[in-house]
Amino acid sequence: MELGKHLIEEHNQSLLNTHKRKFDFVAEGVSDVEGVIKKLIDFQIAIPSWALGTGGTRFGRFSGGGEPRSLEEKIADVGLIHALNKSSNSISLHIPWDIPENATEIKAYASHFGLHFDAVNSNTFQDQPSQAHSYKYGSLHHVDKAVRQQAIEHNIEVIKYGAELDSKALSVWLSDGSNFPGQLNMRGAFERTLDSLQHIYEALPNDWKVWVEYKPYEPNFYSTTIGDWGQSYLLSSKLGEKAQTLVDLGHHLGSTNIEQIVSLLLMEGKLAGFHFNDSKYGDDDLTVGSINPYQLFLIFNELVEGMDARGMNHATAIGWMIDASHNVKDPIEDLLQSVEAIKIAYAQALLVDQPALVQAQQDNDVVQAQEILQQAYRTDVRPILAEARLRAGGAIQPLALFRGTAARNQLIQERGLKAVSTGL
Ligand code: RM4
Ligand code: MN
Ligand code: MN
Repeated sequence: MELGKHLIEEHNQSLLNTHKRKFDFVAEGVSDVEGVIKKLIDFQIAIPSWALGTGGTRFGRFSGGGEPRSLEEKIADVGLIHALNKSSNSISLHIPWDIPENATEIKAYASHFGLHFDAVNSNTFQDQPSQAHSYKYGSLHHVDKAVRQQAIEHNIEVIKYGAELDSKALSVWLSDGSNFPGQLNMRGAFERTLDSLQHIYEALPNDWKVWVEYKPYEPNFYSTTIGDWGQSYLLSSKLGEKAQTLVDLGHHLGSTNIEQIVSLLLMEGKLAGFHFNDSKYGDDDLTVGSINPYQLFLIFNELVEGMDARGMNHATAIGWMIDASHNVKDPIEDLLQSVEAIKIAYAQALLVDQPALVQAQQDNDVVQAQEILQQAYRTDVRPILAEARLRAGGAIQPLALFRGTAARNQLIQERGLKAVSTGL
């Protein structure tokens, strides 16, 4: 389904006066509003191919209707999101959930929507019908060399698919771990993982990166072989320059100071990028900004300060991606909310008065430091985001327009009520 340009124009026209009033009000208090708008237009967030369907839990899956049935339909959904918000110009594929049969055609189809391909993700946490060895006891860390070899070859195959699509990174998340004390020699598991990753690393094209994701628990509940940022950092350091650590916001134990982790990885040039989501307890994969938007802002504050200190391009130096699962919301609506939440946090971080904050820190003026951060956080930047979208050709209110056009009903007509996407 494609959204006619005239629909966006009509929508924007009907909201223009109110929008201008709100924008002028907030713009007056921002010192370089044009600079902020420019950065917001450039800032794009990749959409994972597995997030376009209604996910499920281990207890059940309740389809929302009109889910994409093929890679092409997933691309069309991301195209719709991007037409509305002009902020999601790429898609990240999970292999083998989404195997591009004909890369040239798929690339052309994606570029018709103004999309390209972000990092490719391997999957050695599930068994596929065709594979010889099971991943029940792990993949890259497995005690059996034949299983490790199979997992290495899968990752190399994923790189091959990605290269055909002009992706530039392989994202690796392993479920490898142990469920019970004594099941595994932890040092041995780490060393075997490193050795396997070295083989994968050697297969990377010159301009590629490998992103090593960590997660503390689930599906294993006693140990996870790449369980935290220290373990990922150790691996990526030993592997070399092309290896970096990927931070999935949901992959931390409760009350972990994620902003501090991010700040130090950035300092070391080892921050690959993000899987954005939100959580109350663990890897909940909830809509970004739905539980703890202040933490997201604090993360972006470290990012903006750290990237500026290293002269990095905000839009391109780091991989920005959503990794969420939608059980009760319409996936497209959920993704629109997530992208908006990420850009709100980014815009607020851009508003932080950095010289004043440096001075407050120098003076040990703790009260003033908090005032400076919260002045930015409590600014309603939504009209600035809307202005950036308007200038880029998107909708002033993407979610309202998505609902207003009854797009989901059209998708249900096209694809059926019982359509089910591949993914989790
Ligand atoms: C994992 C992890 C990976 C994602 C899978 C589906 O928990 O977040 O990044 O690919 O889920
Ligand atoms: Mn993830
Ligand atoms: Mn996860």
